[in-house]
Amino acid sequence: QPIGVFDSGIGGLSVLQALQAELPHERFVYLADSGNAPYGDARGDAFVCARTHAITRYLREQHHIKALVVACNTATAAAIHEVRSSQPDLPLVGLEPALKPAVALSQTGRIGVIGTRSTLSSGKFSRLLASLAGQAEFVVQPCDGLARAIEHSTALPLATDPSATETRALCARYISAMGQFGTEPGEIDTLVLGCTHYVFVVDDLRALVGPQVRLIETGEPVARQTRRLLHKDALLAPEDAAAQIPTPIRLLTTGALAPLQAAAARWLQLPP
Ligand code: DGN
Repeated sequence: QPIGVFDSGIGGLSVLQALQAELPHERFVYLADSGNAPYGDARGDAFVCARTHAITRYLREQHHIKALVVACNTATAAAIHEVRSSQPDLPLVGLEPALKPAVALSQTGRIGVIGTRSTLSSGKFSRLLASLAGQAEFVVQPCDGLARAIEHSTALPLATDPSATETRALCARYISAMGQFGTEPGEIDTLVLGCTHYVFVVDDLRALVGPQVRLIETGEPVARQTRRLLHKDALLAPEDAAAQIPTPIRLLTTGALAPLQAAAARWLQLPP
């Protein structure tokens, strides 16, 4: 049985990349809800929640997934509790901005967090911030339009892609709005990527914040957590299963398939 992975679009491919590295013997079904993307700027929580429910049911009924990774901070914040209570028998992994690891790593105690507006204004995120009150200072920056711009740009070769310019301009605008980055007292020395799409512009972000600032993603910890969960429920594929897997990754989308395939070819290890 495969593991289901879903996002509003291509962002979750960054999590799938980490899952593939951590769990090379598993099969995956990736669903990009591109026909309804982006989730985080204008779509309300009720919409995102309904989509998350519908996709979960579809992946269970039609693809018989044994576990689901919600590879989207926005959908996790809006819907994970409801999905967990309506499907209690489905092993479920969600994502949240990795603030705790950032607190452990930051030396200046000033941490930047970027994400979609709905993730960063969610009750779930406020509770996470409150749980870390006094341990660090957080500079929280919603990045309206950035996930959408990345959604349009990463499928194409960057050199020929006009939306890459838009993506860079948005990164520059939001990073400069956050203040000074660096390792001196009072500077932001750690930046948390609170949206799975942003991993695809990590080079642009790195160029803007400088080489000493730590960028924190969620893919690897989520992949390790998925392994632990599967292990606990005795659902891990046997280690020799890879040899029998003709298609380790199946790509599905509610939008156009070609851009998803192009993004996957660019970001994942796919068989020739
Ligand atoms: N990739 C999603 C996230 O991690 O929040 C959201 C992208 C979007 O649809 N705006």
